Amino acid sequence: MKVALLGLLESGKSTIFASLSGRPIAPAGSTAIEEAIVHVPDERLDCLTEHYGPKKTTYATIDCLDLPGFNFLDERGRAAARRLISQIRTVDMLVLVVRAFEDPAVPPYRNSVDPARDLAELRTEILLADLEVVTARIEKLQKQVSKPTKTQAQDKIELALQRKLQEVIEVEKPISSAIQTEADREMIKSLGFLTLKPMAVAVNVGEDQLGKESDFIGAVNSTAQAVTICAKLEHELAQLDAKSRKEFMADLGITESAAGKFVKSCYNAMGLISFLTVGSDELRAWPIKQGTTALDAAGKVHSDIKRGFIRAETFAFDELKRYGNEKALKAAGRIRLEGKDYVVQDGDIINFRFNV
Ligand SMILES: Nc1nc2c(ncn2[C@@H]2O[C@H](COP(=O)(O)OP(=O)(O)O)[C@@H](O)[C@H]2O)c(=O)[nH]1
Ligand SMILES: [Mg+2]
Repeated sequence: MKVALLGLLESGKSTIFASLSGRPIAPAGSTAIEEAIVHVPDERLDCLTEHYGPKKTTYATIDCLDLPGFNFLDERGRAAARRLISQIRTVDMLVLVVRAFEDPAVPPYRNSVDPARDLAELRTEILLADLEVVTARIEKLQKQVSKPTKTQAQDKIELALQRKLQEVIEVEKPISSAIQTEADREMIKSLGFLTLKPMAVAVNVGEDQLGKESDFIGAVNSTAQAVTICAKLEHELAQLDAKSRKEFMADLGITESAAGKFVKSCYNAMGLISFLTVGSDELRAWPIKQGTTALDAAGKVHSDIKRGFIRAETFAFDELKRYGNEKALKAAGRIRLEGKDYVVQDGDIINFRFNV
């Protein structure tokens, strides 16, 4: 699953990206899209690593993209933004990064630091990008429906839906607000509407503003969840070894990095959960969509396990914690044998029984 960081010039995207990926910060003015695999923090894995002592612990990951900053101030910038937007239509989630930090060394967009204004501008541009797609699609369908083609009936249905979508965008609402059924969603999937994707806002604040709530988000876009992050501080944290990081965080009075929290919330917003497998070689979290069955979860681990699936021996992480160890769980009858239609839950620890 892919998350794209986007925002105006110098809002702190590359600094956030560097803290997540461990890569150096991309130079300002870079025109390339950077991509990195980012691991999803999971305190359950930390705890299980201590409990089982596996040779290796593998966290769930998501793909993260760092986009060059948008500049809507001139025609050249607008053209570049349009090209970039066309390249992110296939991602699964958007994170809008807005600048709230004051720093005389970094000249602000439109000559003042104003996160609410910047967010509104980004949101408008995203809506406009979707409006363009809807309009083009309607024009095409209008021509198509007058001809007696094989797809005529379907085209008529889609045309009605696209008109509905056009109406919601024109009143500045996201496409997602007009999609009611899975069939609707399926029909427009290939168009890659941006306002159909889950969206979050990362407010990049100065060190002195940490912990303050940003109250402007609701006013601009009530559907996006917001995180407050100090990119500079996160980047400093990411440079430290585990021990120094813990000490530094204790000094700041925090137990979790904002970047980590942020990755977890993206993971949830994309509808992902994790099931866990435990072996002597590897302890591992596997990302699956909410609602995935035991059979499909088995297929994530290996196609042979899916093919020869017998049962999923399952217990919940929370129960392991409560009972202390697997033996006690077993004695209490808390280890279940689930069949292939069982809907896997977040934090299930599964041992697949299979036969090939
Ligand atoms: N003071 C301060 N400066 C920051 C912060 N985040 C980013 N910067 C600076 O702002 C500039 C732009 O950051 P960058 O991450 O490259 O922004 P991008 O253009 O959105 O990728 C750089 O000089 C960063 O050092 C922050 O939280 N506080
Ligand atoms: Mg950048």
